[in-house]
Amino acid sequence: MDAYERITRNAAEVVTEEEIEALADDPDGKRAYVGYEPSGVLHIGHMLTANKLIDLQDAGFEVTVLLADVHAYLNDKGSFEEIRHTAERMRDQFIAYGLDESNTQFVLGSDFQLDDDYTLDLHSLELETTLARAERAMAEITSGDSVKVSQAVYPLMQALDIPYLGVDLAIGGMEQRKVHMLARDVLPSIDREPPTSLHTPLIADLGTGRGKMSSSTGVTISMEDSREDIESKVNDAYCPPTADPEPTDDGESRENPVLQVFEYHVFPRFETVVVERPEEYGGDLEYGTYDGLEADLESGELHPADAKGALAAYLDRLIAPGREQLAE
Ligand code: IYR
Repeated sequence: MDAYERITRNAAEVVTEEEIEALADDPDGKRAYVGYEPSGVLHIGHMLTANKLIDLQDAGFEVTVLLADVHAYLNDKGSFEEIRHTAERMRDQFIAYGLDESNTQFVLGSDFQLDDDYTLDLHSLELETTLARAERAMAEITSGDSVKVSQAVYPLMQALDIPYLGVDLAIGGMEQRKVHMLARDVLPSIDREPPTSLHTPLIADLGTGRGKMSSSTGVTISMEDSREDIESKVNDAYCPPTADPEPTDDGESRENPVLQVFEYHVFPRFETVVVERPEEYGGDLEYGTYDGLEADLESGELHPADAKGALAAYLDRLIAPGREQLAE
């Protein structure tokens, strides 16, 4: 796999392809970052962007993880003290998950976002951006019903983080794309480059295949889950024998979350995936690529129950190091 392929594999969107190509060809000194609001515990959503960071490290990037304490505060996630404490725990969990510690820089938002220059640049961006535009950028990130001033400041700070961290590439889930588009539009107004970004796909709710998997609603997998928790959640997961399930009766589209987790979490981290089966059911199946597994599920060669058994075992292998860390 060449650098461009590794950078872009499993991405839902890159902005823009030409800019990423130029980065792929750049031999050294390239830097990427992702920011996370510190939240209780690492979950499968964080792990999706973390997988991309691991790809980027393999493709020669230096990686920065921004533990966005000020952003979490602006998004009403608790007191500053609590958020800071959570940020420290998250750092350890990311390392346990597999980020290369010697090549990952962890930065707290409050380390630079409270400096005078940053604040003045932020005010310049406030002057350049309509409230409506900022609000639109936040539609998929905020939790509360009524819009607060903090929610207008939040995406402008996220935009400003990019030049302040000196990174070439911003990573995020698809829910971050409008913030990155806002950043492309407004940063030139304060003489900063429009940033390049890459967005990872959203995984559907494990239980229903609808919408977006999230820790606040529905079923997700986190670093706190025991092997039994994982087995029971995966066992109850929605898994029709197809990658393209029918929409619900009320017209809502559905995905196959079991396949999505195989595609975006398991295959990027394991060279081969073995589905164990007793001899009488045809014996073990071995896959080198996601496509082979999908094809077998579609053809009926692989039963959803066997796919789920293997998924739970691989997820457990991914999560075990972080779980052990949490227990310390
Ligand atoms: N908006 C992100 C958190 C975040 C991301 C970046 I990239 C930043 O520069 C700052 C904050 C979230 O929803 O978790």
